[in-house]
Amino acid sequence: MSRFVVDPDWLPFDRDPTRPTFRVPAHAVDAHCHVFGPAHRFPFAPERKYTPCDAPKESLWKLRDFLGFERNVIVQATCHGADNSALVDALADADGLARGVATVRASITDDELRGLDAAGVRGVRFNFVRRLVDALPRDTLSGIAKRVAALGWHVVIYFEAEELPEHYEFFSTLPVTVVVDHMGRPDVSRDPDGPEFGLFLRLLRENGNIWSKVSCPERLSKSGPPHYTDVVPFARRVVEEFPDRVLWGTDWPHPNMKSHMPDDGVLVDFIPQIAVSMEAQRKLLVDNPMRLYWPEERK
Ligand code: 0GY
Repeated sequence: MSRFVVDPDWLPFDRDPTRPTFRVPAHAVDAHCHVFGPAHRFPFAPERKYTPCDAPKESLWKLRDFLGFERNVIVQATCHGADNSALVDALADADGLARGVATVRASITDDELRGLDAAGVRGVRFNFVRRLVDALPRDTLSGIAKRVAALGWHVVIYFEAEELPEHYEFFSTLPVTVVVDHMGRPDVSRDPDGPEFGLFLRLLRENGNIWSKVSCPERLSKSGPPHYTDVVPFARRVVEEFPDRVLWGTDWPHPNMKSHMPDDGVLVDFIPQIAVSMEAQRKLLVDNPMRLYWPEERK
């Protein structure tokens, strides 16, 4: 039994998703998902901003197989703070079919970083979303970025669109590949040709090392499921302009969703709306994630 009490408004993940109509290409990678706990083995961090239900690795593997994916990239969730044990445990169980993105503090030793690398971690996440974390100072983040660059890792950044102006210069200076979560969380009620999303597109145009996940229609959409129509022009624009720098992920188990809990099969069916050709789909789901996470065995 866990001593943690799940947040009263927590929406649990859907244990019975629809089988998607869209068939993902062979060797597809779900490049953004999480594991939570189980809390009795991997306690949540004292500094966490939410307490989720358990979402263990076994459930993730089951979903991966059901949706037709081959591999996962597991992103350390903020509810586990900088204790990457649940992530490392999942990677150890994945038979080489999962890679990780960790959260680290400046105090992490080089030996610990090498240990994470051996476990399959290939990146660190810098989170600027205030409801999720107390962000670290920029010089600390720069120091971490330099250290992980030596391992060939990349940096994942999570921020909301209104925060981009204040971070734009900083993001442009990061000395590694940078992957933006969920297209920088645009307000999709605005014009995709307007200044807010324009600044995000400019960030990618001016910095050839910056990639984007075109994930999370369920989080961004105001029109809602099943088609998440209002997100399509944003995600499709990014896929079409930067076909070699986009990734896609389910975001299972969908932390902090309040409007609804998405059906992961429906999310997979969103993919052909934003990556229209088979070539774009293959780049998004196979070539790009393989290049970033499994460069040693590119398909
Ligand atoms: C996401 C989004 C969220 C949460 C986290 O690590 C996390 O806690 O990433 C969110 O609440 O927006 O990408 O899963």
